[in-house]
Amino acid sequence: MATERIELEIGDRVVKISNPARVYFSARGETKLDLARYYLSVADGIVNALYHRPCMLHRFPDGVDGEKVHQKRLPHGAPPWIETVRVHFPRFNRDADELCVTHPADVIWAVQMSTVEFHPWNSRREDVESPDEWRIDLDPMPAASYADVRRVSVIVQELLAELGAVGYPKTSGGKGLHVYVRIVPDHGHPDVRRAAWAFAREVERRADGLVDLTWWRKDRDPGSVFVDYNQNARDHTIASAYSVRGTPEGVVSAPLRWDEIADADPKDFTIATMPARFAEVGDLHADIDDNVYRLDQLLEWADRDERDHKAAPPEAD
Ligand SMILES: [Mn+2]
Repeated sequence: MATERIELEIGDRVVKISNPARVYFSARGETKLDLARYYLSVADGIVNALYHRPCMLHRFPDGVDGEKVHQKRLPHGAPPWIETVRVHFPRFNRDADELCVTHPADVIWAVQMSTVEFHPWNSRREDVESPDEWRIDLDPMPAASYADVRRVSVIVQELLAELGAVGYPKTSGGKGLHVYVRIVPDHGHPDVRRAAWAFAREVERRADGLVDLTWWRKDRDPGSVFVDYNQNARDHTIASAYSVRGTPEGVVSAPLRWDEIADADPKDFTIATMPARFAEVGDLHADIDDNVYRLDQLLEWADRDERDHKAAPPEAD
């Protein structure tokens, strides 16, 4: 008889996986159980990336070729050990209790609820209104390539070094790169976004036309890279380190060393290849909490740009 439900023991917790043989990734045929096993293979990394953050889930109940469900509220039926963090949505004047990961079993329970992608906030439950993570999102426009993103990443690395900030790069899971910087959580989302905008403008100045910060996507040079400072706006989230993306190949957002960016091909990091890489190199973002940056200088740049050029970042939606 086919197994319809299996139990995974994760430390002192047990998670039941229903439909373990359901194919989630059509390119090679990995199943829901394979997805759970992938997340267990990178458990320390994914928990570190999500720890204490409100987390939005991208669920694919019929696998990634099927319908996607964007889920902010914790799905019903959670075991009592699952923790949540309450966030407020002013536009709707409503609260939502989002998943708050503290243990690998929380991640696996989310997989049981058909979660493929994990999209955490840039703040933690201790103070959800004060981000502790500045996210530099290098987004290639349609005619730009990973090679263009790579060229911009060199400028980003130089500028971070000048500022005395330590950036932690990862592939986005598509053609882009993300660089995360741990920051002192003493500013609200609007100031973190202004700092990210000031940094993006400086990258644009140094990038010789390769970076285009034009507000409307349709107006940007299609061969350019957008440094998407809006990812630092409140309630904007991107896939975390080690999050699988909802693609047939099960591409993963993979932490990289800076010196790997030049030769990396983002397509090479998948649920099939990442377990061996993680076993070999461990979590490249493990010490991100040890390198905490203050945004003061970037906020001075933002003040300067707003004053001198009458430029200010347009409001986030
Ligand atoms: Mn992006």
